[in-house]
Amino acid sequence: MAIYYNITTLNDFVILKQKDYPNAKGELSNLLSHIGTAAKIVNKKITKAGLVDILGRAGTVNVQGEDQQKLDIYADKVFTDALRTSGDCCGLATEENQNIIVFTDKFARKGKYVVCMDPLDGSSNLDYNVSVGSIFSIYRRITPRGENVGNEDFIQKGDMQVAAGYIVYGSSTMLVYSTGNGVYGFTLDPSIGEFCLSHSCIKTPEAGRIYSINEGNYVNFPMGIKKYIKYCQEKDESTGRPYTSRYVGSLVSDFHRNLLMGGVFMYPSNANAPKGKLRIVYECNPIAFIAEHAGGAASDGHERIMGLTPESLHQRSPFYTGSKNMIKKIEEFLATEGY
Ligand code: AHM
Ligand code: MG
Repeated sequence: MAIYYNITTLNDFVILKQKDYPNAKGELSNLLSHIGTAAKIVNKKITKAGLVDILGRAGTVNVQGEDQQKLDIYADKVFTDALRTSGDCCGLATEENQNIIVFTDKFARKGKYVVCMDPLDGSSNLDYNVSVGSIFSIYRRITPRGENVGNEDFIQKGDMQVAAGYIVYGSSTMLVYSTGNGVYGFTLDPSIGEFCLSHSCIKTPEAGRIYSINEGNYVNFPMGIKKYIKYCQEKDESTGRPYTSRYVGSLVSDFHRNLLMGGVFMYPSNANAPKGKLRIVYECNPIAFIAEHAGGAASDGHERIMGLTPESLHQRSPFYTGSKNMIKKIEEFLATEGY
């Protein structure tokens, strides 16, 4: 018999998965489905970027003093509105806002979850048609339902994440997420406007061969990382070295490639940025969640990223994530050669 329908959409999938949890009321599924819809809206804008007035700087800077792109602001607004109207999210923290956004309307204030997001990561690549992404992380609120949420709801340990994921706006657009029970990837089929299951139960290779780092910062790297880079470049048949170097400069794209192929992404501390560049709450933790649930690892060079308790919303950390063997080696180099 001919088959006329053999797709599993993101929305079908989250509802199917919900059946694994008999007590679930569908709040997380609803939230994920709102994130998926917002991602489609952002994707639409990105694909038209050269044709509509959305490229370039907005003329404003964000809390970290970085230039905001028009698309940074657009994506921030789309995700904010989508989460507010979901009714299941009571507050949001993003890279673009110094303070948390507290949703105070009738349904949202009772929402069970808070979300932390980088609405458009890698946006300095945007004007040049290079892949960018969105990153999200979902926590259960700590403050009682019905009260306004506070900072403590957002600066929880990464281990407390209920779900996390990212969207990569690349040669195709993909949404990858996990609720802690497998990592799943959905490719956007533009002809029907749906994210369709394309990567079931993603596992990252334990032994990777790609290293991704902005080597332009080499002189300022810790000695352990300088030596690790040289180690990656040495010839050694038993470990498959020299490894291959790939660096897009968009965390989501670099991580996604390495997740599928096996490799490591590194953003160390350096003399100009003693705590590195990437933010724990909405960049490192969600990526770490995906990495670990796919069988990989994520570290600040000493310890697991998700074991850290952030003290502030925009706190940075050195970040190393990817295949387990590579993270272990990096930690060894940092411990013996200098952090
Ligand atoms: P952004 O959130 O302002 O876009 O910055 C984060 C990005 C990451 O996507 C990427 O890994 C990193 O910054 C690249 O930084 P650099 O240009 O220093 O290599
Ligand atoms: Mg970012």
